[in-house]
Amino acid sequence: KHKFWETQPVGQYKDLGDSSLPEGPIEPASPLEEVKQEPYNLPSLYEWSTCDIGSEATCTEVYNLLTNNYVEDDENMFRFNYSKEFLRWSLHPPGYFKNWHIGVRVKATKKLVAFITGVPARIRVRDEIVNMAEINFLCVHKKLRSKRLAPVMIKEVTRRVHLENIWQAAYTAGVVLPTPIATCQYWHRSLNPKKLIDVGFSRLGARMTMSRTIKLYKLPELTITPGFRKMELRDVPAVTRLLREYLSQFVVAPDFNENEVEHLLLPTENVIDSFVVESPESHDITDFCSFYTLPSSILGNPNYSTLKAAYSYYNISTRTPLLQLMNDALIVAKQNDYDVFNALDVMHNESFLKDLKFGPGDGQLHYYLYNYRLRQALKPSELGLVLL
Ligand code: NHW
Ligand code: EN5
Repeated sequence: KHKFWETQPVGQYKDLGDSSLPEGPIEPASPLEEVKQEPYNLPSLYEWSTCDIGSEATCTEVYNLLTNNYVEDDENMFRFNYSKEFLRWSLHPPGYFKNWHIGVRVKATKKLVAFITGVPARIRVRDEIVNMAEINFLCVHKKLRSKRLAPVMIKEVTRRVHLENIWQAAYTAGVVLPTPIATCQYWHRSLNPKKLIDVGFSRLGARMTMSRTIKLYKLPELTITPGFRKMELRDVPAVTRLLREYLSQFVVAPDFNENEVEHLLLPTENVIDSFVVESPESHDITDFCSFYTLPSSILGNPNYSTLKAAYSYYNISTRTPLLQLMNDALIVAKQNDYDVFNALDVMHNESFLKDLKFGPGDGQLHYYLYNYRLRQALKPSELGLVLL
């Protein structure tokens, strides 16, 4: 059934629940000299092209490919529309490799027709910190689908990751592949219910009118928690400490240092928003919340072209109840004109989703590790990892 994935070092269905198999790498690291030195062969009309996302022209090409060909919902009503600033930010974390940003072009015209990326990350699995690649933005132009290009691209990114002496990867997908380490549910909190209903993102509930729906989702104009403010550069050490302590309780979570927190969590306009609670008495940073900006194109609607969505990222409460902290996150998202606030049921998110009027979406997100076996699938609440 999975001609490609059957050949890869990933958990296979036949091994599910076999508790005699050990946890950890499925195959050992090889000596670097044994890693294939030449790129994999593409069909003869195409060529590999390392993409310098720092170049405005290349970033525009990638942006256009993804805007027109990346992930859609199951009814093809919405398509992710990552911004150029977002692509630059997410592909340039500390220690990134340009060579892991891989394009495929038509030889004759140089048109970019496919893309896949990796970025390095240290991810802890139970008590082991593993150097990994986070794989994202796999995309093949709609006209070139089902020609088995994706397996070649996955093998090529794997080869380039191996050349850096890294042997594991983490990735998420909306589709089921061999074999998820966890399956998470998307939840959505309407901020602009009228627009969401108009564009078909949500529906008027049974026995609900538009005005009752608008009232149901109304939020205060201002945040409630004293000391709630935007994160600043000076907060990086405190936020790093909070985050490291918080993430230590999950089975799979990133191992962030201060450099990474600065890059990934310091607010960047229209990319990432982060807030801290600074105790008015002690001036300690006691709580933290963050969300990233990922609009979706609305396909074929005469009145609206984009849906502005916030995606819950990392949230930590030590003093402020998580419910109140996330309510403040909803308030700032509303102040900044987001239409919807999305979250997965990872970490402690279950504890606020229903109370804050999130509803389950029609999409799921499956988490995967490459060349690392877990004995059993995890509950979403055992995951401390959010990929972009
Ligand atoms: S998930 C988003 C993926 N992108 C999209 O959904 C965009 C729209 N779709 C497309 O562009 C986030 C195409 O449909 C794609 C497939 C390109 C998805 N992951 O070329 P063929 C990520 O970016 C398998 C993995 O004919 P296609 C994460 C499929 O099961 N595999 O299909 C990416 C089949 O294999 P099988 C996927 O439709 C993680 C084969 O591809 C997949 O023209 C990548 C068919 O290929 C997916 N999302 O192109 C893995 N979708 O065995 C990283 C389909 O079943 C692994 N397939 O026959 C780690 C690497 C690094 C290791 C380092 C040590
Ligand atoms: C790699 N980083 O299906 C990620 N989204 O629920 C790649 N549904 O937005 C993999 N179909 O339920 C991504 N509205 C996999 C996800 C792909 C995108 C996707 C889903 C997630 C989604 C919306 C719109 C559905 C439109 C028709 C949805 C219901 C909202 C409603 C609000 C009020 C309370 C109940 C829920």
